Formats: sequence, C-alpha cells, structure tokens
Amino acid sequence: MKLFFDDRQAAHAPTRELHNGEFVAYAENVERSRSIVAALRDWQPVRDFGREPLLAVHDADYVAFLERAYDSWLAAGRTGDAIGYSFPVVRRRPLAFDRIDAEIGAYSFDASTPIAAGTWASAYWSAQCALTALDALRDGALHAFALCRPPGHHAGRDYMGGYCYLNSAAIAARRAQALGLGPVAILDVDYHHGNGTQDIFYDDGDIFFASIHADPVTDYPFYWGHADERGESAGEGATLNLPLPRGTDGAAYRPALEAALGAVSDWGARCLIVSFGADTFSGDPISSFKLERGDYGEMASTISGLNLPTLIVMEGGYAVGDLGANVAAFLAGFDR
Ligand code: SP5
Ligand code: ZN
Repeated sequence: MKLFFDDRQAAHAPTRELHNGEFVAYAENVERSRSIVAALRDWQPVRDFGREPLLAVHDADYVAFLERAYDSWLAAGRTGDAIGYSFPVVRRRPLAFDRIDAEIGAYSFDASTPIAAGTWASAYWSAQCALTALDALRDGALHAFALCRPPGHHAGRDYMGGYCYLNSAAIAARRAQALGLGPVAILDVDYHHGNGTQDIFYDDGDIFFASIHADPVTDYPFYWGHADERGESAGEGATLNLPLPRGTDGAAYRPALEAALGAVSDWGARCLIVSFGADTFSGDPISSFKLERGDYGEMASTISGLNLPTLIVMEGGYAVGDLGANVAAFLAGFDR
C-alpha cells in the first residue's frame, strides 16, 4: 500500500465548533493525522498539481473565497476562527457581498466548519494528497492511500460543511476520469453520509456514488442520504444510499457493504475511490455504530475482492487514541 501525506495538512487547527448549543473542542483536530502517521511507515511526498483539478469540481468563486476568507475575517477586525451565523436556506444565488459574514454563510451549510489561519493551505494540500495518490494508480499501483486531512466528503461545488472544504474524493474522481481510468465509482463508508460528493455527481451518470452511513433521520447531515435519493436526470440510478440504524455492528454492516459492492460491480466500474471514515468505530466520540478493529480488515478484504485499482481517501474518525491502529487495520486488509 502506497501512503501519502503532507505536513502542510497539519496547519489547519480551528479551536472549537458549535454543537448541541455550545462551543466544544474541535473534533477534527491535528492529533488525528498524527495518530495515523505514527501507525504506518514509508509515507511518500505529495506533489503539486495546481488549481486546475480543484476547479474541475469546485466553482472558481468558492475556491477564491476559501483562499482569502481568513484574511477578510482579520480585516474585519475579528479574532479567532472565522465562523458563519446566517445561512441562506432559500433561493441561494450568486450575490456580491461586502461582508465576510454574508460570504461565509452563503458558502456553508453548518456552523461546525470554521476557517482558521491554516485552513486554506491544509485543504489545498489535502486535495493534492489525493491527486498524488491517484497518480500512483495511474502508474500501475493497485491500491494507494491518501491521508486527506481536512476531510472532504461533505463539501460541495460551492460550499463547505462537516469539517470539509475541498472534496478530495470528488477531485480525484474527476481526475481519474480525465486520465482514462474510468468508469469511476465512489464508495463512501464514513459514518456520515457524503452529501457533498453525492451532490457533485447527482446528475452525472458517469460516476457512480454509493454510501453506507447512519440514517440521516437521526444523524448528521440530516437533510441528505435518505434511501430514496437515487440521482437525477442522466445520473438517475447512479446514486445509492444505504442508511443503517444507530448501534449497527460489524455483522449488520456486512450485508450493506455487499449490496454496495454488488452495485459498483454491476455498474461496470474500472476504478474505485473509497471515502473511508473510521468514525464507524465503537469508540468514536461523535458516532453510534459499533464496528471493531477486526471489522476493518474484513471490510477491506471484501472491497479488494472487486479487484479494481482502488484509491482510499481518508474522511472522518475521531477516536484519536485508536485511529492510527484502525486505519492500519483497514489498509492491511487490502494486502491480504
Ligand atoms: C468528515 C466527517 O466525519 N464529518 C462529520 C461532521 C459531523 N459534524 C456534526 C457532529 C458534530 C459533533 N461534534 C462533537 C464535537 C465534540 N468535541
Ligand atoms: Zn464522518
């Protein structure tokens, strides 16, 4: 397994997030990547593919906003992390604002995704990390792991949310398609629904998206990931959502994984991108599934049974003390 990470991804360090009516410690902290880096060997350097592959997924005005947002926040006389408080839930349209608060709200769907001094740099290198790992597949590797941090699957074309800014899995998927590695399928096994990825490809019949996640009736991101969301227009049938109840353990998870992989295979994928979250772990502090470390190796060997070139992109996972070992167990399952 080839492993990729860049230290510039550690610059992003918001101090707090709004949760259940209080500001609490930011769960997507830098200790997460430290735990994963320490658990594995032979990390390879990340290359710079520039902005073009980012702009194949995200709107130019959104990318420009991410880059300057923190400076605009400071210029407005603020201290601490930039965070929005007003969100346009109806008739969102491209308006020109002269106030950072209006922009942040227009480009996000929640209050748990602050912009700090290092956010742009880390989001940028997180996306480059996925692109570098994808290049390893192009060069003949069967599996590659991108330790993307911050994660990406909640970010859409022009919005952030859920600790995500740039959607690394989507960026890699578009690039895989451009390199002729497709048809491309994305399998999202984070605890939370990958609403950003789904939205980006919702009307796109050329990229298949399957997600197994906590039922949004009870869990974040609430508004997306319901079983009746199946894609639209040319993308109808190219989205598959498999919500599972709180308390789901390894045995209950397995049939959903088999259903998702069957769909990926029937669809004719030639390249697989896995959005991997270890927040399905029993000890995760913000989630309610009951997977154990041993389940991750099994999941991975089931996935690798498809025999597809596979890029694994890191998403969530917040049990920092167990995170490195859980990720290592998952990756080891690909080499069995
Ligand atoms: C990538 C990913 O897994 N994003 C998940 C975002 C979930 N945000 C909503 C839940 C917030 C729970 N925050 C608790 C923080 C405790 N320090
Ligand atoms: Zn998650």
